[in-house]
Amino acid sequence: MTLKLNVFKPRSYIRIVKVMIVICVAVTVAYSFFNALKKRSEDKQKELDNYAEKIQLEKVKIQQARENPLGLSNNEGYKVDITKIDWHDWEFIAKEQKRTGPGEQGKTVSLSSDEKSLSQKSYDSNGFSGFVSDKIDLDRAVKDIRHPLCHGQQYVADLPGASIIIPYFNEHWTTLMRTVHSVVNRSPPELIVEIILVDDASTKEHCKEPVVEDYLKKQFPRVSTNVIHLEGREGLIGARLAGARAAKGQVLLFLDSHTEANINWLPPLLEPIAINPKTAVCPFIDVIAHDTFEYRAQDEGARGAFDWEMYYKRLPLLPKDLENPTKPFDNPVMAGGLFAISAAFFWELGGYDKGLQIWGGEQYELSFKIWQCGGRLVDAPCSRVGHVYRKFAPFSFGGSLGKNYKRVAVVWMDEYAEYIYKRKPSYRHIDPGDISEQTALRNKLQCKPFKWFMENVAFDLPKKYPPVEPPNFGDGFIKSLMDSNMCADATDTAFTKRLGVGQCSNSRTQKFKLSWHKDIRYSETSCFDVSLGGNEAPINFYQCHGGQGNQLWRYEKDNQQLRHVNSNRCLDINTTDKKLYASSCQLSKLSQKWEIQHLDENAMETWETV
Ligand SMILES: [Mn+2]
Repeated sequence: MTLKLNVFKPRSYIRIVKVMIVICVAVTVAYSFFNALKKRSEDKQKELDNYAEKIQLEKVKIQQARENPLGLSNNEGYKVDITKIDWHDWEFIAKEQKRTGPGEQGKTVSLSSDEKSLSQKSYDSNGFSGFVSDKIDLDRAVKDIRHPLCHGQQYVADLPGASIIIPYFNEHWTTLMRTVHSVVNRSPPELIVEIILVDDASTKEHCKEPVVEDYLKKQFPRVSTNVIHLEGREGLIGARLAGARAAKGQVLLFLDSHTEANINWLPPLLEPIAINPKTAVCPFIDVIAHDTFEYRAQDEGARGAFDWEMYYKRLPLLPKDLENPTKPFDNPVMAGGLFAISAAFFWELGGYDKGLQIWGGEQYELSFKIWQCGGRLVDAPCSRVGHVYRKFAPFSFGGSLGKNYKRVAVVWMDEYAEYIYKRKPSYRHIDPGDISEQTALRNKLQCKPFKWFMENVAFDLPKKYPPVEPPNFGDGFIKSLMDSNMCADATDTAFTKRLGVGQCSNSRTQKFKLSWHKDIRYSETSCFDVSLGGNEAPINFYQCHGGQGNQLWRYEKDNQQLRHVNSNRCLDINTTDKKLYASSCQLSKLSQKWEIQHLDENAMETWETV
């Protein structure tokens, strides 16, 4: 009896109300959650419907364009059908966007600590983590990081077919095969004449016959594949030539053996060649991280160049290149491994100089030849290919570099070769071997002088990489006037990269340069760099970039201060921890006054004009 009554006690009543409120709230939350989910799946469906609609429209357009080639134009003697179509395979693109799994969509692969040690082992033979690569599907999707305007770009319907040539030496299986998979997946099949793999006498079993052939035949029965196994090691140049000799396509397209072609990469490489067969075209090269295989942009484009020690360098895009971010722009020098060229033009140029050995300098030889002998080299921003940049080279390339550069310099660079000998005196005495075939070719094709190339194509190179380097403003020690036993010192910079002062000792760690780049250098690679604000900003070593900014310093002779120009602060000493820092300039502060061992008075006069 009492029990029954209890139910109606006011306390219980409140409890019931509370429970009901909780239920109400839960139902409301669940309902709106359900609604949101429903909306999301409806949106997704709408998106897919849009895709389907777009695909249908595009297919009809492509069909019409192929059946009825309109607008023939006569360009440099070649009949080119200038009807343009959208070459995107939207159906496949939509499918790829749904892929999930390790490394999919170009995302980072993270490893557990146990896996990390396994990964380390596969580093040694590759220079990248083969272990991480093995975790990723060979058909993985990568991020579409092209400029958004590339999505709407159309290319001529009548494109020439390409032979894709991929030389390899002991390449890791999954990186090699992912190269092939990405090419097949993301290229219109009718544009691939064949895929040629050239095995440069690899020693790893999976690189040999018939492992590679069997896999390719089974995996890609509808694609023409060809594997050439060279008898002895010929190097990259020899392997590319072997592939080119076997190629049947109108266009030769060279790739590295650890690359991934991005969405719609092929038409933008082929169109400039269709319009003018004397054009060679490079894609933008993206970075596939050697440890995580993350796919990311290197930058948004630059023009290839070199310094006078023949190191590959890059120049900024020109204002006119930036105006239209989808349009191919002139590129003085290709990076090397990834480019397309018409087979006819390649052989007209004699292919690569056969006297070049193994690796190195061939990108200069071909680039100079293309430009000087009436062709054009461009970068196509809407074509992107990822490349695994190794952490280190796991095998030796041999000592052919000097001789290769010498051949290129002697044959193509005319009086400019002298600048290289000035930097690399040993090159002057290297025997280039027989160059008669190359000079005969240059005469036959009536190629232009190197001066023409420098003045018309690489015209902004000398500003950044002057053939004759201006003198440095000073060098030697940087001694404090507050305490003449204290000199700027690079000894303890290994971990923090932070610079300090030490007892003046005339040691190598106290020799600096006030270089003509207007930075303060230590052994040509490390520069005084200030990246923080505030009144006690540390001075760190950072890779010299020669681009001023955080590394721009000016020595003010009269008041003996070293001014960090952009932040308008002066080099100073923290007397407690003996570290250098940048602080607001005060003429009375002795800790901001410095003596430079050798100051070049004449060079100092030219500061404003260099
Ligand atoms: Mn490579």
